[in-house]
Amino acid sequence: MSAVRQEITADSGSSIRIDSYPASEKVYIQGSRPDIQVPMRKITLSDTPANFGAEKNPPLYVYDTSGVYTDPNVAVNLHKGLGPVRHAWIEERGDTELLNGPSSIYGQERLADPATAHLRFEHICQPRRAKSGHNVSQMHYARQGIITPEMEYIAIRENQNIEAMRGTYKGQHPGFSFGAAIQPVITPEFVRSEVARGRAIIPANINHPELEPMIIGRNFLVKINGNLGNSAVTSSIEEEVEKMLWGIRWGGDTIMDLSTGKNIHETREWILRNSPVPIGTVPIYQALEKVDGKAEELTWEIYRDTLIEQAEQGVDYFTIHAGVRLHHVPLTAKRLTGIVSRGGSIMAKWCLAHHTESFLYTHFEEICEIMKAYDVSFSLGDGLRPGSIYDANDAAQFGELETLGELTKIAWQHDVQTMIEGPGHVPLQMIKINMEKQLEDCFEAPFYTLGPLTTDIAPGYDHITSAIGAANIGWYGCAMLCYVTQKEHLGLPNKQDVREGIVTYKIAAHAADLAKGHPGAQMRDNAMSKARFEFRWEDQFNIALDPEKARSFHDETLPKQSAKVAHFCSMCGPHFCSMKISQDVRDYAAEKGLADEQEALKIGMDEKSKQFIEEGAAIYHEI
Ligand code: IRN
Ligand code: FE2
Repeated sequence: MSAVRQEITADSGSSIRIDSYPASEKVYIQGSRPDIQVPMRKITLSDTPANFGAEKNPPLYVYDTSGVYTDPNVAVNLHKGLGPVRHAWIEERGDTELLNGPSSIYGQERLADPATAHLRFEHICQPRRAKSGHNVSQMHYARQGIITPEMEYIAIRENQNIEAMRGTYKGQHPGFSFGAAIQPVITPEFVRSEVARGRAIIPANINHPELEPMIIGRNFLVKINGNLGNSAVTSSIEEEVEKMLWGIRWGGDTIMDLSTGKNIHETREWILRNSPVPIGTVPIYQALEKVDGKAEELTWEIYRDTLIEQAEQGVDYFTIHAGVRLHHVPLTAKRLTGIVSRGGSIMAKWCLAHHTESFLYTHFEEICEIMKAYDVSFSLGDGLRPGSIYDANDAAQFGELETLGELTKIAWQHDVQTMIEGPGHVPLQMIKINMEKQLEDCFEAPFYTLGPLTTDIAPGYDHITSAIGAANIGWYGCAMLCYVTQKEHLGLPNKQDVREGIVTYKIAAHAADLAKGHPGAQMRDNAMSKARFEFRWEDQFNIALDPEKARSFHDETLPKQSAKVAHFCSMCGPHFCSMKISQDVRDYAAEKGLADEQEALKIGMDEKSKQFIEEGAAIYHEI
């Protein structure tokens, strides 16, 4: 099944939809004003079969990153982009002005270039920036006590299971109590206070009005990022947009566009205009293109103009490797794997070539001025992250982390939202100290890590080596997990790798949410377990992170439709299913009037054992 379906119509250009998940429907919860419409995916569940009590199972509401692409009532034309849901919010704050033509870096020069005319976006959003003397960051509003519509939207979004189920999801089954958890704890005021103290960020450039607001912080759901665009040389703009859609379809909370090569500006424009999730970039990559890949020829001016160009387009967060200082570079000399960060190695090369402090460090306050004029968030890059288990937690890595803390303080003086990037390759026992040190050195600014990979020996499986680390660091408090695909260290990910990578990271993030006790997180697990216990196969597929895969695996051994209602699976067969046995035991207990389940269990097990001895051989032939 292809998830991204493209319908080309003769007159309206290409309209695009993403196939929704099975038994799912797009619904919206309205906030305090009609234009706050928070999306979620409603999964309809079937009734519990008669022999298990014939109860109605209320629908499940899950976080939805797929935008209006999964809303059957909206047709998105890729050439026109998404509706600007934030437009009114930005405009009514009254602190921005339109940038027309020449005043914009993108401006006239670029628009006049006939070489890219055919790639130009039909509807060029008028770029804005803060009016002189104004700061338009969410942190700035938060610190003045203002709850923006973005903050309210996020509060509803983070609570959605709870909000939607309030009043409907009572204890559904003996042993389960949903009732206690139904208490929205994430209030708009809580969102505001977390942003104000820098413990969470809302990446939301004023030039990305198409964005559905989300939050990154350790007191919220753990988020995941998917990277795309590594192969810009070979792929077209449409392909990049399709990859972005594919990433959000599977649950990517943010997407980083790491495109290099030709048409980089246009590619980014198409991605931004069609993306409901925040888009991050590493601007040094584009700046490097501008000097034909010669790191030593980079200048502050070229870099600054690149930042402004991208800020005007609407990029929501920038990876900036400003923590790579001249004196850190020698610390990497004895490493097993040197510097593995692309941005980090560019800056290290520049520092060595000029034998001076990096321009990212020396011009940091000017960068802050740009960030706050558009509300671009910092993702302070880990240019010196370890590239091997051997190099984990070394002096270079931790030296850089301390510098990132120092820069965080400066960013916060400007009310610029900031998160910190982290490793890399780290063995399990060294992960906790990474999180603790980051919280201390960077004053609880959100941490955003690449995995970390917990071993180096499994190329081909690095989505797994890294998801183990990601789940752990997420549990300790990491706010966003940057996915690693199974192609890491080997090649470029294709669509299937992206899907596997995203789902793998959804697992890590959700495992962390459960461990941290995020309100409502366990509802999906409980719903799945209940469906499993009651042999509601269709529901088990539908609740799954990857319903298609779950169904296809089930089909491999039991393809018949009848097996979708069967009270057993192919693992143990009809007579040895533990779930079936425990239900039998319960029935048995009720029937015999045995109050003590333990006693019933023993009697029931004895009977089952007798049955096994008598029928065992025959049963094996049944499957
Ligand atoms: C995330 C945490 N640490 C690094 N990352 C991501 O790695 C970063 O956000 C970017 O998407 C990617 C490449 O970064 P380098 O190699 O330029 O540091
Ligand atoms: Fe690596």
